[in-house]
Amino acid sequence: STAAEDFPFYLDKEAFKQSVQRHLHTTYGTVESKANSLAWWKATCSAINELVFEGLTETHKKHSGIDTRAVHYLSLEFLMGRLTRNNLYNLGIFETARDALTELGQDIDTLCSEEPDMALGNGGLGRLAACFIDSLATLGYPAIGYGIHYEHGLFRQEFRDGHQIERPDSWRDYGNPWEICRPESIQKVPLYGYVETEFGPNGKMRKVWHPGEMIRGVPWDIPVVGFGGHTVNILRLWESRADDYFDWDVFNAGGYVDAQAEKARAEAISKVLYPNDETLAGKELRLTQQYFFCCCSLQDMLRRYKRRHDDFSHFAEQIVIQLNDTHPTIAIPELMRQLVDLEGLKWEEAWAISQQVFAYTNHTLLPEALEKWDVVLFEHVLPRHLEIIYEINHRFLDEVVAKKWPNDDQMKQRLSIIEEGNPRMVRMAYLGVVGCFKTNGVAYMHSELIKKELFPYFYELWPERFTNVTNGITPRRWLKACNPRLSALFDEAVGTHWPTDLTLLRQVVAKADDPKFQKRFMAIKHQNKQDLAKVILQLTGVEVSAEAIFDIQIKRLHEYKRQHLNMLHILTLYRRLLQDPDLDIQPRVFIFGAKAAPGYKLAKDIIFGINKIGERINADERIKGKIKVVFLPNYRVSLAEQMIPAGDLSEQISTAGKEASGTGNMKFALNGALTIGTMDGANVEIREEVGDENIFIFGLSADEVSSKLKAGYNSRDYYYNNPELKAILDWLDSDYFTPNQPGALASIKRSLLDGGDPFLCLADYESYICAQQAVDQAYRDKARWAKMAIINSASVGKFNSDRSIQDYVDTIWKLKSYPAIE
Ligand code: DL6
Repeated sequence: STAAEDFPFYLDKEAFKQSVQRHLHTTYGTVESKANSLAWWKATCSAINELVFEGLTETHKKHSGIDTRAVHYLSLEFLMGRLTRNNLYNLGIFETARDALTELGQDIDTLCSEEPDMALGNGGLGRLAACFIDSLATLGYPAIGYGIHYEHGLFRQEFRDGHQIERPDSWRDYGNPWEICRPESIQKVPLYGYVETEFGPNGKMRKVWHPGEMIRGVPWDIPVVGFGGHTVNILRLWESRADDYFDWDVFNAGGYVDAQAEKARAEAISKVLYPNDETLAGKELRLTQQYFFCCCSLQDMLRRYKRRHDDFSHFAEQIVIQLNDTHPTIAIPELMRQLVDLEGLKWEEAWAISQQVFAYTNHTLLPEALEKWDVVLFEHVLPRHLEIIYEINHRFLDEVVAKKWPNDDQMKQRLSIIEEGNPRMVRMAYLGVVGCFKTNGVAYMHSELIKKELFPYFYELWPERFTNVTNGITPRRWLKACNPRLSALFDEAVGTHWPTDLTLLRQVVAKADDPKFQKRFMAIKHQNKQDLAKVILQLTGVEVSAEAIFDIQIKRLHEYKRQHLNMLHILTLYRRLLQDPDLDIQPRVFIFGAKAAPGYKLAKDIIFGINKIGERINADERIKGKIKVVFLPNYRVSLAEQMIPAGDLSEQISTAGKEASGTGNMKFALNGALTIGTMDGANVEIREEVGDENIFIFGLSADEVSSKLKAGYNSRDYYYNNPELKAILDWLDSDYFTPNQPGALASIKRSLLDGGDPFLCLADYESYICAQQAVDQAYRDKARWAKMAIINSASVGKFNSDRSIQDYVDTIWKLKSYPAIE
């Protein structure tokens, strides 16, 4: 039940009020008359934490009491966003807190917006990890998330004359009320140095790593409150510190500055999140980050295990480790090192354990995202691990590959974890497949492509190791908390259990034709659009009408996601309107949100292009405001929460075969937006759920894309054969959108013509424009649109991240649920 009184830690309004006031006075040393919103927010968090910590303690007691199997989710990214509202909803006290605060003269929305986003991730992969730990706690599974306590999360984005400028993100400048430092669990991490072969007391040969440096890993725990408050798990994030950060010897010798330099170097490891998604960084610091958090996390697991066990015979029963992409695959040789070098296990024993413990999720097929490390760099940072990887590889090639394909050196070379060449490289994805008992993709189509295109020979070798788990999103954050109006309507329609059983919303399909229900549904959408219009005005100064179609594309900026295809549609409409200002089109607001990796020039040019085109269109009175274009700065989780409930049209227009899954597509559909999209990633499964007539599918299929590329795709054919397309592309060479800067947008055209248009924008252009016309037509018929929107919202229960987690549990993790508080 979601009736507030049924939650285990129910607090009534008076008690909550008193708690906030008490914390204001005794925790923050201020008084009502002096406290600003920040202080009120912090006092509110402290009041919430009284309940959270109680749940945490109970969960800890329960899970350690039964010594049960748990999943350890290793991820370089957790894109948590804000926690206040989420925690209140999950504890079942949002309304209580809101009313209590109102009586204290405080507005809960204002207080919640004091919280900086915890932006410890780039995009889909990090946000998925955040949804997953929410679901794990909601379902009562023993689980812990492990990651890095970055001092600076993903950069804050500003626009200067339309250009993206990156500013540091300081999410914990004024302290973070949710985190708890756990100095009692500090770990030491060796780095650099050299390896020697020594003989142990028993005369046996062993490898000894003499590290050149030791770093300390300090854990910070963020409680993860499951919906219903029955389980509170933790997310443990490691912060790097110098081992002995004030070196007195150096200091006494007058080397104070040197001692400080060492401290700075150690702290650099957790200083900043790499802002690239889908591109490998290839930098020493990045490898160090990966190793640092894996080493700390494994020591933490072993320490906990050893408290209750004298040997490792039960390790694989107790522990399963999910590697979120290749970033944490270094954990595989690290576990081998800890078991063999430190715990004295035989290689074979350790490998048998390791093989039962690790599972790997792949999140991308893009070759540039598949991590590889230069062997020389690797050896410099982690000399012992390189040896271990050589050993893993050697045994794999000799014992497995040679058995399946005898005398086939080419096959050995193909499958080797070490890529020969200059330089030689360690292929981390191969290490993942070899070292894990399962490898999964994140949507059905992606998992098929993994088998057929990414790892075909590994699949031939071990078909049973490959599986699919389609991604999901938590309906608590992505509907209940972010869209309270629609949530209330659903509560009324199907009862209050849908936040945990999203398939219940299917019942709403029966109401999709009901004019009264349609009216209420669309009135909510309209109110959400009005709210977003205010945000747009505030952020961009552009006034937009809630009567227009809100056409939204929010995601990282990348050529494969094709924000520039969307731009071509905008240019097409604009040009048509200039040719015929009376053209009958449905008014539209094109809304974007996206950060580009700071070093990704073309992505930044696309942002600039959209901003400049928007400026020109928004100011052009000839088109009578029929279209508007806005790019909201600093796209992040909390902004997505304001945008998604207001979307009419969700742009999911990646080149087929390139988007592993997408999760924004699920969030929009759940909130009643229609998708315009390609047959890519989870769009395919969304179409299956909502029906072909309730989605706008266009473009080449993944097979067609690959045949076209193989046959020699020439984007110029499309350019020369379509005069409208030619005209809008030529526009980009002029100074029409960039007065006094002719050609400032030319790089976009160049990439589509001279650059060969690697993501086939031009091939899909015509079909995209047709699909957009179908959108325009559908929107004219208000009842039809309402029906489609309702069906979308009601039909995507499959994409609940609880279902994803249950799939992981059933096919990979094999856990039992133990809600701490029944
Ligand atoms: O699985 C979560 C998410 C998918 O929904 C996206 O389709 C995919 O692009 C994203 N992948 C990454 C890869 N980053 N790296 N490496 O973010 O994962």
